[in-house]
Amino acid sequence: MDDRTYTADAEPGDTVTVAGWVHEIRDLGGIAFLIVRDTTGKIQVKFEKDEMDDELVEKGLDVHRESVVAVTGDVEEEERAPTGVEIVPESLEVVAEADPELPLDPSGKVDAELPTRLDNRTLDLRKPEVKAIFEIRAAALEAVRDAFRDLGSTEINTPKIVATGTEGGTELFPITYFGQEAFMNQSPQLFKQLMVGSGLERVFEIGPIFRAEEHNTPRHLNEATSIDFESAFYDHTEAMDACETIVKAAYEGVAENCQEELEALDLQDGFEVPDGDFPRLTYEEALEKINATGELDEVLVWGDDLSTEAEHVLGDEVGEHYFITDWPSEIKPFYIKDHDDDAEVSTGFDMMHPSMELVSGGQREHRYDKLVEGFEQQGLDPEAFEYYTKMFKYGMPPHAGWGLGGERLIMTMLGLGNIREAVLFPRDRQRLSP
Ligand code: ATP
Ligand code: AMO
Repeated sequence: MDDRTYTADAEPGDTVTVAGWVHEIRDLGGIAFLIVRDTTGKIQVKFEKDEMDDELVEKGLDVHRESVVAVTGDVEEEERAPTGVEIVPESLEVVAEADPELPLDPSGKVDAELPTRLDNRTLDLRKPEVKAIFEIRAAALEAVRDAFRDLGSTEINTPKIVATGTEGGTELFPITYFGQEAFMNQSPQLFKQLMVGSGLERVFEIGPIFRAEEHNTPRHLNEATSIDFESAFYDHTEAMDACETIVKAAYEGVAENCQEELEALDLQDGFEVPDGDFPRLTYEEALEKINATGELDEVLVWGDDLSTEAEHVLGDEVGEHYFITDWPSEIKPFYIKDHDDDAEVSTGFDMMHPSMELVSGGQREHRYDKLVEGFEQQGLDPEAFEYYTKMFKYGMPPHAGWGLGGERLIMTMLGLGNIREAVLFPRDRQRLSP
């Protein structure tokens, strides 16, 4: 059905039909040019007014920018044309006329603010540097999937409408489910854990998570993409190894397959695949490092969570991806296992980019009695989680895993200033459509 020629494939000597958007119209008097853009690039269409049918010239030059046209003609070599070739048209069809008043300029000559861009995402994505982000996102996720498969894990999909939250009650979006209270899921946490006791044993999921975040920040979304991993018979160190493998694979996939996109973002020279092992600092060492800088107003003590500012101070000190391990048990969720020799210290870890947290994970509490105790300690009703806890009575192996924020991965990889740039249609406090 699609028998047009992509602009990148138009060779001199061919007769082609290219279809795409009118990027630019340049009328120089006796000669005029239409620049037609498609997904592969742009091509110049030449109108020599004295030598061509008046009707064709008129049609070609009256069309508004960003209209969709189909142009049929001969491809000729022309060194003054931007790509070295041009089309001498025999016919032109205006397939879909664009309104002359565009809400944003896809040629990029006029800058637009992020809200205008997000309100008009379709037009915004006609810009190569915006489209590049999503090509890179797709390539990164493809590499992540391949790497998960190489680790012997199975892709799963778990419910997004659930009866209970796991990551803190205030961040839940309540919904009505046939008259019953329900929520949008904050994390596949409990479901992925249930899989390690099933025949699947090692699983991953790439899917949406929903969080009624209080904050309106450049790095929080209310709907994000979580890259989750869970494996039977792994401890927290093995889970960290897997995490490192997956993050490096994402960078490698982009370096190998997205040179053109990196160029569109002007990142071709600075793009580095992280090499070597990510340093692993204990929480205690992290506190010492932060306190030693004297850059915070307060001195951090055992039990404090790391503020955004503290994360930045530490990130500047370390200067690369790193793990923070051995967090205080009291500030990690109920499903994280404590160290056997010291119940104050958990096996929970975070993986950090110098600018922000990317991953949380840990070894899980797989012993039924301890798990139920943990619920009670966190003020949660174990009965509400019975669908989960009861499976721990029927043979649940030791296991570990983690969750990686997909948008944060792309944001930090490409140095984007706002996480919304890594989502096609972001959901935040102000934005429910498009
Ligand atoms: P006019 O006499 O009305 O200026 P013309 O038909 O004589 O127009 P030219 O003088 O040849 O056209 O070209 C006008 C401008 O367009 C020049 O700057 C020329 O370099 C440029 N130009 C001409 N042909 C091409 C082409 N095929 N691709 C790119 N630029 C071109
Ligand atoms: P956590 O709540 O730390 O852990 O989430 C894991 C990672 O998901 C990303 N993330 C977000 N990204 C954008 N906007 C948000 N609102 C948002 N919330 C979270 C972050 C974060 O590091 N169940 C555990 C994971 C586990 O232990 O396996 C969990 O959800 O990059």
